[in-house]
Amino acid sequence: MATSLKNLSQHTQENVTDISDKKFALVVAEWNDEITSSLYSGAVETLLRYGAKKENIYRKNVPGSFELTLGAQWLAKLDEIDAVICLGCVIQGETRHFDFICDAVANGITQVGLKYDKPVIFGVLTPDNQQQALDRAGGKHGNKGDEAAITAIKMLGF
Ligand code: DLZ
Repeated sequence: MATSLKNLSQHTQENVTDISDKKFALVVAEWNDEITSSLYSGAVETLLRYGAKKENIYRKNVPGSFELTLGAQWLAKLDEIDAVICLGCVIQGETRHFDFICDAVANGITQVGLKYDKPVIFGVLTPDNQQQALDRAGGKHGNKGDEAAITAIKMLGF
């Protein structure tokens, strides 16, 4: 991604980035499928609302959130893809599995974004329980998938 001073001075809150020719890859974890499907729907609706074309939105499923990093890498390395959005839900349990997975995916997708110099967005819920997850996947606290899509759009404006 090329950032120039011209881009910076033109980027204002009112001036929403034109994403009509941008290609988005969404990597979706199959664990907690009910939640991640809602995140996916929210992200896609938001991308379409802001002007993305349906045919420019790609989906790749991975088994769990731990695999989001590798899935993101497979897609980020494709020149045609402008931004990658990772969607998952890791529910806090009684074991340290939660910390291992969350740390790994947060660090992993950060590295992928830096390596390929393009937005790789962390759209992973890390709730204490199923209800909190539902509240953030189209429930009373909004939809983390929408937020992830908006973050990708904002990053493409730089
Ligand atoms: C193993 C596991 C557990 C316990 N919990 C979750 C979870 O809440 N959310 C999620 O996305 N994935 C979970 N996984 C699966 C791991 O992400 C991963 O798929 C496996 O450890 C295999 O690498």
